[in-house]
Amino acid sequence: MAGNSSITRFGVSIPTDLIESFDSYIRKRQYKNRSEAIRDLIREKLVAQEWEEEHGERIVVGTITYVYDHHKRELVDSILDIQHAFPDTVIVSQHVHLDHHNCLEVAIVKGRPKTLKDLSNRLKALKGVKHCTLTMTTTGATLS
Ligand code: NI
Repeated sequence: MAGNSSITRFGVSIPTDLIESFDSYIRKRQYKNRSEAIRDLIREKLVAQEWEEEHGERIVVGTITYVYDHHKRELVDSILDIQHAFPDTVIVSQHVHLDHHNCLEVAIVKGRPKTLKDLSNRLKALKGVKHCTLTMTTTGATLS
């Protein structure tokens, strides 16, 4: 988070039914006020924009979460091979034995958006990987 940012207040004209829907949205999410909800929505859009610039040089952060069949031994080797092909991208990965059959791993990844998507797509394409999601976040350097 970039510190020392000053606060700007601004007025917004908005249709009544839209703000009623928004107030309902923020109540469900337990925001204390509209300002914090609006700040989060703006940050969400800015993070998405960082990720849309796939061929840019900007460095982003994310997590790749995948569930796979523990009994497919060759699959474990394939997952490790893929991780070793991206040594500068995978910061850390954590393994959880979900049950007798299934393993969950979460990899924290950092790099250009295209690299992170390539890595996630390669894991997802492996036979025996039952679910794989890439979650986008930001280094925080450009947001306050
Ligand atoms: Ni396991």
